[in-house]
Amino acid sequence: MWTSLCLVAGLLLCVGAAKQPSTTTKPTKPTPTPLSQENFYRILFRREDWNGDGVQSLSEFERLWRQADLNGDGSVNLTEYTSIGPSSKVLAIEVYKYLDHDHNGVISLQEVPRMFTAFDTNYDGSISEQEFVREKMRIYNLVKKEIGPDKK
Ligand SMILES: [Ca+2]
Ligand SMILES: [Ca+2]
Ligand SMILES: [Ca+2]
Repeated sequence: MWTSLCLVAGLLLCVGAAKQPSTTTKPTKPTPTPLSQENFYRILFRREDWNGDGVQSLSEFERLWRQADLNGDGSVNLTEYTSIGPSSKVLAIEVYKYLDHDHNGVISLQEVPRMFTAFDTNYDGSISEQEFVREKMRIYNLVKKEIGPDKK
């Protein structure tokens, strides 16, 4: 009786001891935010790369904007932009203001090639993931500065 009890206790101790290292070796530091802004743009890039060739062409870029033009009037207004733009409304408004160069309140589809050129920093006629993320982050950081750190 005692021996079996001791055996059981010993086994439990063994199991406990065996379990110990695996729990302590697990990384205990808090995991970073599930989706960083940069990773968000990476995913966005892949989603907008319709033919999956790893770059965004002007036609793919234009396709997105034509899609965003929900009422088909040839331009993307702020309401339409928020359907494709940053998930944060405040951020979307600021980014939109930034993209609307002539500040007439709409982004016409004729302005899209100019926007494309801003992304295509090596002028090879296509936007790589790196170019896309870099420009998006540049705009994001610019706009973020405008909004201030306390607002989202
Ligand atoms: Ca593509
Ligand atoms: Ca429209
Ligand atoms: Ca390029």
